[in-house]
Amino acid sequence: MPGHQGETRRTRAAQEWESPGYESPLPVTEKSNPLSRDIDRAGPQQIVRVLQECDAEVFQGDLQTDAEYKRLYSESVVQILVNVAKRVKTILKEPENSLIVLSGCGTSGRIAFLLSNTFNRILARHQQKPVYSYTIAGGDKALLTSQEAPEDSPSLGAQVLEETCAGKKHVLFIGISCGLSAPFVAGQLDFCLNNLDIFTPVLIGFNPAHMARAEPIQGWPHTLREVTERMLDLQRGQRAFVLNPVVGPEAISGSSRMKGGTATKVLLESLLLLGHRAVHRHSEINHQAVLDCIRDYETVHEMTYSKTEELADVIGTAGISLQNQGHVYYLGWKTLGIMGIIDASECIPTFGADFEDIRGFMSGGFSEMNNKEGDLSSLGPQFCIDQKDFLSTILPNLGENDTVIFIFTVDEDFADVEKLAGQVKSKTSNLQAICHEHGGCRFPVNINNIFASKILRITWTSSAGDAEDGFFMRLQWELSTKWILNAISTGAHILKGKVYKNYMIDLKVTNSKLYRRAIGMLQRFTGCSWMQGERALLRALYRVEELTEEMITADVSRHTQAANASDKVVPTALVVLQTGCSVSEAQAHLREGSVVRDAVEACLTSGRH
Ligand code: F1P
Repeated sequence: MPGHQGETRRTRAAQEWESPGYESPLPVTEKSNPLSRDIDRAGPQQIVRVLQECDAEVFQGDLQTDAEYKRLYSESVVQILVNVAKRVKTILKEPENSLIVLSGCGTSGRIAFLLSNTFNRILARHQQKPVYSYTIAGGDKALLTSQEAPEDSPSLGAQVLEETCAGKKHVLFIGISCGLSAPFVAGQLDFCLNNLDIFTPVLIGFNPAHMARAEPIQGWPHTLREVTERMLDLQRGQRAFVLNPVVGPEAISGSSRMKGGTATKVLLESLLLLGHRAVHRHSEINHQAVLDCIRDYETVHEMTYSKTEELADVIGTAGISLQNQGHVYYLGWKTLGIMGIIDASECIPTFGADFEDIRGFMSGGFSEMNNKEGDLSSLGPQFCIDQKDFLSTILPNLGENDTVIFIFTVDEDFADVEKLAGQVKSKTSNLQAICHEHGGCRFPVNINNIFASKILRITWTSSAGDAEDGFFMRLQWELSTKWILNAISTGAHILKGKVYKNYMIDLKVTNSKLYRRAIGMLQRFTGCSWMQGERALLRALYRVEELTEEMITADVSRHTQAANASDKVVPTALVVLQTGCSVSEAQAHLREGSVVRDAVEACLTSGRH
């Protein structure tokens, strides 16, 4: 009865993290999840089980009717989804001079990009002009690489939005910040609030409003909490909307790419799909339609995690590759290729990974990406995402330590997949397939020979509907793939020892949110004060034993810029704080122990005696 046991564990965990004193005053999105406390010591099977349970929390209903936190299925959340979907419908019916802008930072911006393209494609099928646009902090470079610094600028956000919407008369703006924390999005929402004759702003995030970020933003008179409160006031008259169900703490504390990204995709797709169906099929936008849509996504969760064994196998293989200084490559087709590129790009800030560790490539490269700024490959190897780049730069040196994961669906030209697999096979036997087929259309039987049965194949029930159903199926495949890839990259980094308990101890402190998160972690593990933690972090970041006055008084933005060039900053600061050793000794200690988690753990345990 693993299902029941899982439910009991989830209920117990929720009772724990929902209690008012639990890791107060951290917002839900920054708390650590009781379900994943020991994930750093788990094997692949156990990692999958823990992730499955944490992800199931996204769909958790209200535990009690008067529960403090609103959930995805809560009445008030569903009502807002209905209201926003109706706004989508209005814009689709009068698209002239109208725009729907999706925006965010990091993962949130990447999802904004993905969905804006998909829904424009749906419109094209109906011979309608594009209505969607996206903005992402840091521009298109941030689709493929971590550009965390622009996230801190409200004025940049406002400026980019103004440029995107020039000349438009009606704009539905949907700003995503999973932690209700990004100043870039705050600036955009504020711009909308100052121009309500044109804009209807919507904020998506996964904390209650009173947990929205309240610390002052450099060079700006407002905070995100204040903006959220202004929007809540306007919500009564339906002039602004705040969609902020709680989905529980992340499996890896603060890693909003996981559940945050998932819930963003579910919420946005649900409300956009309903808007589209209302126009193209004349279906009603009501509570039941929203609930049905979310339930479909819940089924995707069940289908995906029914492949526990296969998923654990891939995690194990990918983990061995990373442990042996090998690499993991995702080779994907169409939007599943983009899912691979997104997942790979997130490993750098999350786990302090090198960009070579996990990389994504897609068939067609930039011509398939369809991003605003076009081909970015001239910016450097990190921007070379075409499968052709894989063939020319990676394949010649591919070896047995590397794992290559093919991500495709039954809609692809299978001969293409087969040809590429043949080329890879001549270099490594670590080939894996992640593939989606449906009742009406199955893969040829030789798929088993090609991938030596290392296949994670999901067979979906197809609804014999119209083109929109085809799109909906692809959206489900994308979500399923997101869960699978998040599990692979997280699991492989856990096996490599990049996670301590359920914290990303080797994160890059490249913006103010991550900077504060890092100091919070130092406090938690060593019991030091905020100031002691900050000083140790800065010493590790600038690699100095003594901080200069200039370093102490500089803005956080200067520190976060410097963080790009530094390595193992948080682990170094931890060792310094715990043992009282010098920065160079701490660095030497970490170099000796190749596994960051073990080095940190040994130091923390010895400090306690
Ligand atoms: C945005 C974000 C994350 C990224 C990292 C830094 O977060 O860029 O996507 O993984 O944690 O922040 P949010 O504004 O959606 O909370």
